[in-house]
Amino acid sequence: MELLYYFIFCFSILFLLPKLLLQKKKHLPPSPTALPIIGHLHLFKKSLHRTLEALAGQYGPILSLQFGFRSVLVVSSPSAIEECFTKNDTILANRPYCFAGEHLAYNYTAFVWSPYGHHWRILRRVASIEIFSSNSLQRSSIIRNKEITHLVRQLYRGSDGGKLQNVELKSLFLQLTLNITMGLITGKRLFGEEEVDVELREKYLEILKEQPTGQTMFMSTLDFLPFLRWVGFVGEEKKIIRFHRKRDAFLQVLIDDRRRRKSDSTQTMNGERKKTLVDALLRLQQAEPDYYSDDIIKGIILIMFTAGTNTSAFTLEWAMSLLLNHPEALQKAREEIDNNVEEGRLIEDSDLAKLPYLRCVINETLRLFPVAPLLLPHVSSEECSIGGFDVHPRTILLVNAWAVHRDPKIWFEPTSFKPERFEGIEGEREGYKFIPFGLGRRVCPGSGMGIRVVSLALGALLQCFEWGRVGPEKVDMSEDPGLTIPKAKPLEAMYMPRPSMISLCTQP
Ligand code: HEM
Ligand SMILES: *[C@@H]1O[C@H](CO)[C@@H](O)[C@H](O)[C@H]1NC(C)=O
Ligand SMILES: *[C@@H]1O[C@H](CO)[C@@H](O)[C@H](O)[C@H]1NC(C)=O
Ligand SMILES: *[C@@H]1O[C@H](CO)[C@@H](O)[C@H](O)[C@H]1NC(C)=O
Ligand SMILES: *[C@@H]1O[C@H](CO)[C@@H](O)[C@H](O)[C@H]1NC(C)=O
Ligand SMILES: CC(=O)N[C@H]1CO[C@H](CO)[C@@H](O)[C@@H]1O
Repeated sequence: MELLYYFIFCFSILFLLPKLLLQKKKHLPPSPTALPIIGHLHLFKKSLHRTLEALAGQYGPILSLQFGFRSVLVVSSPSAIEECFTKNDTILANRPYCFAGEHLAYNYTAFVWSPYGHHWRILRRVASIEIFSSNSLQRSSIIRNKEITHLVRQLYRGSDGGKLQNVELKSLFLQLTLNITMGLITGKRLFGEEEVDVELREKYLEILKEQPTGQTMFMSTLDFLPFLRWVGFVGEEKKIIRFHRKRDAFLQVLIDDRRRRKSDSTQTMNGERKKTLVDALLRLQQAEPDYYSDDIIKGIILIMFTAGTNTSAFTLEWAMSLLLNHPEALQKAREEIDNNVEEGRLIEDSDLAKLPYLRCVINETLRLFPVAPLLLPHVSSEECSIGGFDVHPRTILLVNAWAVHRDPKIWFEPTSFKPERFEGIEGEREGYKFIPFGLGRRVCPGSGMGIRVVSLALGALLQCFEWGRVGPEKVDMSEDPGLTIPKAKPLEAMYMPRPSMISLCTQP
């Protein structure tokens, strides 16, 4: 018997050895020395996009790393990015399995986490039609305008006549984008149901306090070192499950509430207007109850909250900070608005096409501060090759947009704020050197909506108020580390109403 085992053992070695040797021969990208077991996980200690930018400078734009048990490929040059998202796009269109996907994203059915395939395609199409199509964007413009007007009036009420007044903008921007998202989902504000709205909002903010970080949601240590899940880190997992239960209950209330309303109010108030995102999704559910379960609907709503609020709010905060540090750009953007939007009316969606400089300011903001500096992790489903290097299946792909956006070989004076650099740049091979929304099949579907929110809010703030810095020193532009980069110090500014816009701010 033992002899038999021995024989099998030798036999398998004989077969495996050449395979192992061959695998070693694979042409892998350069890699810094890895520590035992954790590999390069220690890189997470500091700001990951900056660390990877420095490593790319040292080892070249294609880098392989080891995060615990998982291989990682980091690309930081337009040509490598082009290869990833053209010829190899399908292979790299997957998302890594991560325990957050299971616990926080309805077992990978919420489509940010969903693997590339049939289900992802369907949900992405549903979202495109119901949320991101130009028709839907048109319809939701009422909500954006209403919330931005609300913000402007709130600021006006807090102002001190002709004197400059201090205001903290970060939390206002977060409120604004949250209110817009809430409006899209439930439509409450629109229908004069303000009280219910406030209650739901409070509940959501309460839940958010326990929100895991972006890193936990996509690249948790538990994903890289799964044995920790059995050792003592399970507390972390329990916390996340508890958080999910709370959030799930909240999302369920949102759906049930609309469902009840739909059945007892017989579509009175001008039917068409009453369409909210939840209504649209419930209609899909009626048609195909098996596919569009409540979990699927909650997954879509959840994505609106997680992908759609902080991204826009942070971009708005960075844009305003940059303008405060560059008053001449602020002045230029405002003049453009004053010359193209009649006095006494707030900027609207249809004005945006006439405001190229405003768009340049926002592009330049997204270049310097792409809120997802490493995009979201992708993963390879098969063997492929990038830049002549071999990439194994199940390798996590990180795209360092931050590094590309600040590469002096690509951009002139890359760290300076120069919105003009985007003038007349259209049509060039922009595609691979300016990628704040990612690219390929997994490109951000919310870019149009995000740009609108940021442009309209920024435009309205410039239209209605004079702005200045709190002191003579420049606004501190350091960022907090993480997968989305918030400004480390919440933005404060001085403001006062512009006389020409007062009537607009005081209308009922
Ligand atoms: C300034 C604002 C925004 C920025 C900079 C941004 C950036 C990004 C980036 C970099 C990705 C990852 C792309 C990739 O995996 O390669 C992404 C994905 C995504 N974003 Fe955005 N985003 C913004 C606003 C929004 C908004 C407003 C929404 C929705 C309301 C949204 C919804 C999504 C969704 C659903 C995905 C996942 C797509 C998929 O996995 O198929 N984003 N975004
Ligand atoms: C997720 O789905 C897989 C198979 O589809 C199943 O084995 C697993 O238990 C599910 N996890 C949860 C948390 O429902
Ligand atoms: C957001 O909505 C809440 C509740 O309706 C309101 O109190 C708050 O002023 C709004 N914030 C902004 C910035 O519009
Ligand atoms: C959004 O950002 C705020 C402030 O940085 C944070 O407290 C909150 O948890 C974030 N929310 C989400 C959904 O990531
Ligand atoms: C801003 O960047 C986008 C790419 O995300 C590009 O299509 C657009 O033309 C740019 N706009 C301006 C005015 O530079
Ligand atoms: C598997 C596959 O399609 N790999 C392609 C990835 O892109 C490189 C470079 O463009 C091609 O050479 C590979 O064939």
